[in-house]
Amino acid sequence: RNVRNQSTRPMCDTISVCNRNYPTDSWTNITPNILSYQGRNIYMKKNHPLSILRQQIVNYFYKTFVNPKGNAIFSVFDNLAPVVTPEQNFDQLLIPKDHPSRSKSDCYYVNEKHLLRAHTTAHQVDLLKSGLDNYLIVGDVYRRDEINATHFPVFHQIDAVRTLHRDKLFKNNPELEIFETNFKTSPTSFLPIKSSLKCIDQTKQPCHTMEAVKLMEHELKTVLVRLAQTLFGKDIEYRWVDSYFPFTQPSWELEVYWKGEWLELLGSGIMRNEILEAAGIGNTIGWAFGVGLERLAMVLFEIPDIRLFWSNDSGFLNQFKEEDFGKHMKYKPISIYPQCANDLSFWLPDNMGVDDFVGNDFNDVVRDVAGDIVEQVSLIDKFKHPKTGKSSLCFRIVYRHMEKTLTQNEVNEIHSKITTTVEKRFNVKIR
Ligand code: FA5
Ligand code: MG
Repeated sequence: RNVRNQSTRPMCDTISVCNRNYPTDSWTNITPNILSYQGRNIYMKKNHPLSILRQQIVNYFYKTFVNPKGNAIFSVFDNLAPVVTPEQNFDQLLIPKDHPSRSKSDCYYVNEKHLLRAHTTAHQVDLLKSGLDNYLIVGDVYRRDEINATHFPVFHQIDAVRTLHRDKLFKNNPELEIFETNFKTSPTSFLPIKSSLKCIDQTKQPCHTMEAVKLMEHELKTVLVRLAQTLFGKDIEYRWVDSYFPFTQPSWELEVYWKGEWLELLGSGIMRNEILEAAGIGNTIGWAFGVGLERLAMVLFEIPDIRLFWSNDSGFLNQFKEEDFGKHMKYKPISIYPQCANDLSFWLPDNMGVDDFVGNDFNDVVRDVAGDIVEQVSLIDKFKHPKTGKSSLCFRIVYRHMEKTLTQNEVNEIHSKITTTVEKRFNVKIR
């Protein structure tokens, strides 16, 4: 993946994110467009579809896990600030130093030392260290990604962690153990395992006994299948798929069958023992998962476009009511406004090949200039001139306003603004 710095010289010496000022540097790539979503907290707004879903999931955990007195044992964190350090987002979770998910082309960096979290798992270790054993984290997450109906640079996740001591896990079988008797824990300076050497043994981590892992796996899978059934109904078809995360082993994804396709809902697994050790609770075993709220909501309420979640249109918002969950609550299109597609082709600078150009840098410029009236951006042509050796790219930008019909003039004006910005920013020549 190409991480060359072509677009992201910061405009000012400092940047303000979540009411704090940070010095900018060559890592800074947060755009004004991204900052404009900051603090809207749509997942906490009463009757917003994301909020309804959040409340359903939280209630499910409150009901499912209670102590002998009948009190809920899961704590919920839903307002942790999204600015985190690379240590929180990656290192503490054993994500290798050379992992592509760390790159500037995938994440929004405030500066070298801070980024907008790319998953709610970024808070996992801090909460473990503060002594919590069962908790949910809800929040907005940020990723540089493609632009289409199911991808948006800001979306929402819920992470869950459950850890157990031997006495609780095996309260009915006190002769059983969580750990193999003569396992050696790796030192806590675990980090630079190269991605290429990642261990994908799906059975278990060497330190754990098979009994402990099987019991945890059973609880995790039962809890998540019941959650899916609570949300989608008893008849939902689902399957477990083996997966890989640096912070869990073994790992699984839960998929549901929806409209003729298998759709990934969440990632999950048995927490890596190195993480629990580093948090000071090496005598426990844990499971964890992370689920995307938009994806669930799009399926559940039949919402066709991820941009709708950000709509302020009462015609959209009034369709959802917390009390009506479980009744037939489906999105009804307010009206369909026409799309309008314009292409943009340009020659790259002399020394640049087609694969040196970072598509996500282009996407951010488009969003910055045009906002969310852009429905889709796709690279439709790459070309290298046989004689001059110069390379060119052609992007198709599809415009559609969520709330009105755009005139050709309005689109042309925005498109030419994008064109001049792209020309300047990337030092390209429009064809
Ligand atoms: C993670 O983010 C892991 N942190 C999840 C995890 C937590 C695994 C704890 C194990 C233990 P992933 O990148 O696959 O994994 O994202 C998790 C979920 O977020 C996905 O299953 C999906 O539901 C949702 N998601 C991911 N990317 C997008 C996207 N671009 N748009 C909408 N939803 C997304
Ligand atoms: Mg995934």
